[in-house]
Amino acid sequence: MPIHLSTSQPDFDARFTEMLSMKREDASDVNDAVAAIISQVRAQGDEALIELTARFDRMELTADRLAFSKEEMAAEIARVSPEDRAALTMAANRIRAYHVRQMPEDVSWTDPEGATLGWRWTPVSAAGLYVPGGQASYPSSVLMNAIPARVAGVERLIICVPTPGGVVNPLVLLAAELAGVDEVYRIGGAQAIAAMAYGTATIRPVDKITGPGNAYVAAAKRHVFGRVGIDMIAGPSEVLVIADGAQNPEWLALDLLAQAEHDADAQSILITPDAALARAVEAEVERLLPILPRAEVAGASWRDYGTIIVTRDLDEAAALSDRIAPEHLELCVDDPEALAAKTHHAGAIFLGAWTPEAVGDYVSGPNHVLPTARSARFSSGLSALDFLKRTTLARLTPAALRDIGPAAVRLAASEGLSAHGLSVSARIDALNGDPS
Ligand code: HSO
Ligand code: ZN
Repeated sequence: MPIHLSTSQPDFDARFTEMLSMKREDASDVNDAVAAIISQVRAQGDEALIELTARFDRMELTADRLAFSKEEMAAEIARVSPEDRAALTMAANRIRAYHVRQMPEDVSWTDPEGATLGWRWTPVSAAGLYVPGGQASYPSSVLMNAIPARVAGVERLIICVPTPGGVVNPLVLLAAELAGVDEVYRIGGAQAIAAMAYGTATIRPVDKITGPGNAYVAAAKRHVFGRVGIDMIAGPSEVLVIADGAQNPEWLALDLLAQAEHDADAQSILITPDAALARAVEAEVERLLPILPRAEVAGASWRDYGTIIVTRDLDEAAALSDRIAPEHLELCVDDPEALAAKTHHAGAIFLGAWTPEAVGDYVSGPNHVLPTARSARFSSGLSALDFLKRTTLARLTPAALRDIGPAAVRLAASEGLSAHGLSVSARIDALNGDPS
């Protein structure tokens, strides 16, 4: 049974807070194991990767087989059907077109004191993308991570993907090719993260690591953070659907199930002012669930975390949405723009009945790597900006230094940093013709 709430019930606030603070991930402590794997890779390089891949992925590798060769890539990619290739190509083109628009401009101006100031953007030199193996080896996620990096101008882009028993999803390799990835390595787990962060004889280190992974990969990313940059650590996925009474219950049920089928820990929430619609959607979920091949996963998610909230009106729904700060927010209402304007915290918003989240997972263009677990309160989805750095620029004329420098001298003295003060005052003295 999903959770049922109504904003007119007397204990609503307590129950809602309880729902919000529900723990959806068992925080398995894998830190010690991950620390050991990282030290092993740092000490033994390729040899450690070969040993760990044999142990965890049942794959005998040699250093020269860590990477897919051009021929191996081509042979795998040749297995992709023309229809799948066309769909993935369309997705790649739309994702690229969207992310190109994110590229920021360099900025420069001269202020009244004569200081020319500004900033410029430059890409990280090398980025590494982790792609999980098995069921969660999503070609769409390869595009969503690799394309923003390429758009940002990253020079070298690599992928690590575990290939347990030698098996790889050919669409993952096609996605890598479409996104312009330079090197693909058949390694996974914490060892792959360590290799990308510290480098081995075969794998040159990168500057930024992105991409989803299991608890070991997440812990390893946390571990190497600082040595390299990382993207966010993603938790289980969520969707919040806000609907008015005029919506199609079957469509809404499918939207909720699309999220639920990701993971037994995923969460699907429906908020509506229409109690009859709420009942109809729930009945549709029950009807559709058994038909799904992933009924077990989706059913577990819906049973444990599925939530239906009936509100007095849509304004109340918008206010609750802000408290949830959902990863995905679907606004299936008559005037979605007006409702969107009333919400402030969501990773991605899908406006109107014709924009299901699933279209955004693949082909609409915006990124599907989004802040989970209420982190949309303070962060954003992956973008080209995540692969760029901003460097500030300042150039002063002599007059500008004479004008603003004395305040720096004063502040340096107050901080007890005399060389700071002298480095400014020596120049001002020279301008003033002071020979000392
Ligand atoms: N909804 C997922 C992304 C995804 N869906 C990949 C299908 N494939 C997290 O935003
Ligand atoms: Zn999805």
